[in-house]
Formats: sequence, structure tokens, C-alpha cells
Amino acid sequence: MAKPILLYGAPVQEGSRVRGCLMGPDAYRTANLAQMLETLGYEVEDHGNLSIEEQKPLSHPNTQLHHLAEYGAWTRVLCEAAHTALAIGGLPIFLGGDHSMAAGTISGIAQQAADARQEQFVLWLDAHPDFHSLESSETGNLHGTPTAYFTGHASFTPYLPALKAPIKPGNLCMMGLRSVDPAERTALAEAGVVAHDMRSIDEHGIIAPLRTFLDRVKEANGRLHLSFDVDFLDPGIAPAVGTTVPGGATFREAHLIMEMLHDSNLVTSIDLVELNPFLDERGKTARLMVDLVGSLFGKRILDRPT
Ligand code: B3U
Ligand code: MN
Ligand code: MN
Repeated sequence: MAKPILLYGAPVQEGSRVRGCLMGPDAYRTANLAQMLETLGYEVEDHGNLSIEEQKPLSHPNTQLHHLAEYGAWTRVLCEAAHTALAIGGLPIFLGGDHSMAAGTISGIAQQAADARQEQFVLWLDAHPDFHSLESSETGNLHGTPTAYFTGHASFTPYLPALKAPIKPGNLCMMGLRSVDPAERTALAEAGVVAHDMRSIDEHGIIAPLRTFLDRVKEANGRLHLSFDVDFLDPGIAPAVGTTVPGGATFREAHLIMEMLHDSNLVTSIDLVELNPFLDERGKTARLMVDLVGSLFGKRILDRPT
């Protein structure tokens, strides 16, 4: 029997200055995410939306930073939810919410993997590496920082919880990069993150690098978390995102990644992030994301010979 799929709404929008991501979880529900998964034969439990208490503002020498206290509060709540979801044997899907939420979800799943003595890997599908430290962020938007937190590459003390189980930078594979700030570029190379930009996808396609990464996860008997930022996709097919960057993944590339992930049977937890329904065109992006999740959970065009 497949694990039950646990849905957690994470209406986080403090990580960006563009408002609207707080409607993300309800857009997924409206686009029938749970019903689609049930049709595929899965047991689905919707745990509703998580929330945080009102926070007192915190200051930092980088005066561009905003909503630092909320970042800390969401990270604590999501870390706990992610840890619990895995500990009770579920496959959680966190419905975002902007990408700052990954500081919580990924630190939580990494902690639970460490409890179970399993190696944790992360596939990061995004136009951006989100690898800023609090000091290097130029925009002050905290959705640009979670990967630097959960790899332990930068210190977020005392704003975020002390990291119990960092993700090894070599276990973090980024695909789709096409907007990388200079500080991030240096830091990525220094840390040894596995980073594929769009040029690399144009040259080699997505099959070869993805297969290499999945083989590594399999050999390590590891777990795989998928963190899927809507802006990985080309804005022509996925306009509902605050930070569109031209030249993103195509419809077929994205489905193929999902299909390969399904066949690998390695995915143990998921974030769907940065969907901003306020910017959508008649639900087009939300529906595409739900279709892609369908491919990830085994929806296929024809049966395939085994
Ligand atoms: N690197 C820029 C832009 C950005 C990062 N993540 C998103 N946008 N979505 C920043 O704000 O740090
Ligand atoms: Mn992102
Ligand atoms: Mn992005």
C-alpha cells in the first residue's frame, strides 16, 4: 500500500514583497488536487492550513530585510509539521506559500531522516537558487534565503532555529537556474551544490542530469524531497508567480521530470511553492501544477510495458 498523502497548507507570503501567495493553498484545493490524487488510488488527508501567531518586528544590520520574525515563526511551525508528517508514515505535500517556507519543511524532514538514519537529498526546481545569507540579500526578500539555511552554509542565528541536521550541499540538486545574483554564484561554487542552469538543460536535456542524481539517491538508499517553485516553468505556461523569469522549463520537460520521479519511487516529501493565484489567468497555473503532481503520482498517457 502506498503511504497516505498528507496535505498541509502553508499560506506564507512574508518572504516576498509581492502579495498573493497566501491564497496558494486554496487555489490547489479549488483545482481539485486532493480529488485528482484520490482518483489515482491514493488515500489523501487534508490537514488544513498551518498558521503563526502575530510577531513583534525584529531588526537586523541589513535594513532591507523584512518580516524576519515571521520567517522564524513559520520555520518553527513548518519544521515541526514536516517532522511529524514523516514520523507518522505519511507523504507530505506542503502547499505554498512563498519559498521561504522551505527553511521549515526541509529542516524538519532532514531532522526526521537523521532520526531514521537515512540520507536526505533535495531536488530544487527553480529559476533561482535562493542561496542568500541575511547579509548578502539585496532585495531583503527572505524567499531568497532558505537553501543557505538548510545546508548550514550561512548562519541565521538567532532568527531561525538552530539547525539539527543540515542537508549536505552535494545532496542538493538545483535545476532550471536562470536568475542568480553574484553573491549566490560565488557561494554555490564554494559550497559544492549540484547546480544545473538553463544552458546546461539546453545542451544536455533534463534526462541525463536527473538520472545521474536519482541514481545517487538510490545508491545511498536515501530519501528525496522535491521543492518545486512555479517559476521553474516558463512564464508562458505558468504566469501566476511574482518573479517570472523568461526561458523556463517547457510543459513537456516538466512532465518528463515528474514522470521520471514517479518511476524512481524515491520521492518522500514535496513543497509546491510561489503560486500566486492573484496573478493567474483563469486558474491556468494552478491547474498545470495539479496536472504535474498527477504525473509525479503516476498519471500516464498510456500503460507502459514493464
Ligand atoms: N535573488 C533575488 C530574486 C529572487 C530569489 N527568489 C526569488 N526571487 N523568487 C532575491 O530577491 O534574493
Ligand atoms: Mn524559489
Ligand atoms: Mn524562484
